[in-house]
Amino acid sequence: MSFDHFDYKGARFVRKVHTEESLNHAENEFEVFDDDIYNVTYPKSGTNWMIEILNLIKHKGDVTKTNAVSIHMRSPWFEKVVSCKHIDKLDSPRIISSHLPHHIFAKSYFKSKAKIIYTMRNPRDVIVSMFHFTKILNIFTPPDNFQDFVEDFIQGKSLYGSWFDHVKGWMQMKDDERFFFITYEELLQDHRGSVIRICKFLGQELDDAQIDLVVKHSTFQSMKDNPMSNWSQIPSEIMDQSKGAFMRKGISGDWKNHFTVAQSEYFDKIYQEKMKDFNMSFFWEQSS
Ligand code: PPS
Repeated sequence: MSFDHFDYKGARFVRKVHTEESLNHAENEFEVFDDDIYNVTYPKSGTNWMIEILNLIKHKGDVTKTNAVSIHMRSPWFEKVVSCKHIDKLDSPRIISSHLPHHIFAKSYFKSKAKIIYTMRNPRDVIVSMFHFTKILNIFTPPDNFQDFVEDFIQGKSLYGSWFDHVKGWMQMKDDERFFFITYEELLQDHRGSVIRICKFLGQELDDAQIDLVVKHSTFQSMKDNPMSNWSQIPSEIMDQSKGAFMRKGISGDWKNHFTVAQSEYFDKIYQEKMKDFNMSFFWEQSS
């Protein structure tokens, strides 16, 4: 995966989007409030879907309120250079996104009562989603071939570093009452039930009609059709959606259309090795 990068504490970042200063600020100086809600993911795992869901829950399904601000500013990534000015405008409870690995996350979080929702996705579908994303976002040089792209992912040469380290790092918090984890595949399989579980975790009481609105406005098609959610507000010099949509397919299992049998077997072998001491199993391990 080719992009102008630098490494910070074992993870890989995009120059200009991040700097050593912005990461140092995020890790050591950023002030977490007790009522903050953090939407944490490895890239391409459902970050924007969760932004939409969390903001709709906050506003009890009122899409006119969530649509007041474009999705890229509604729940900014606190580690990015540009985000400070957007974070200052958030009202309480702030919903803030991050792709940071656990070991670089804001130190002040660990002394706070703030909540984290961590969304994971089948890494093979993460690879595919990222592969297509590199063709539309100007920070990337489009990849030569899929095989090299998979190899870079395996070696942690992707944006934000290793998927394996990210998941293992964050799942150390799985028994913490401030931490809720969910998979993209669970969201797809039971969208409404997932919204209800998230509301329960957040202590938000929504009635059935309000839950229905949250679900209705956070479906793939609603978000794809919504200019405040489909990233069409971003100038085409930065994200050129004439080459492919940000809201691309929104399905599980698209990897089957991209991996050869040999690539799939190879990835499976690496996955087993890297996850062998990790005693949790995920949805995609049964279905791959
Ligand atoms: S990013 O750039 O890292 O913030 O991307 P992220 O939002 O994490 O992931 C983008 C993928 O999520 C899909 N998506 C959805 N799928 C289903 N339902 C909804 N509502 C939804 N919203 C976003 C999006 O299409 C990307 O996946 P792919 O596989 O590329 O379609």
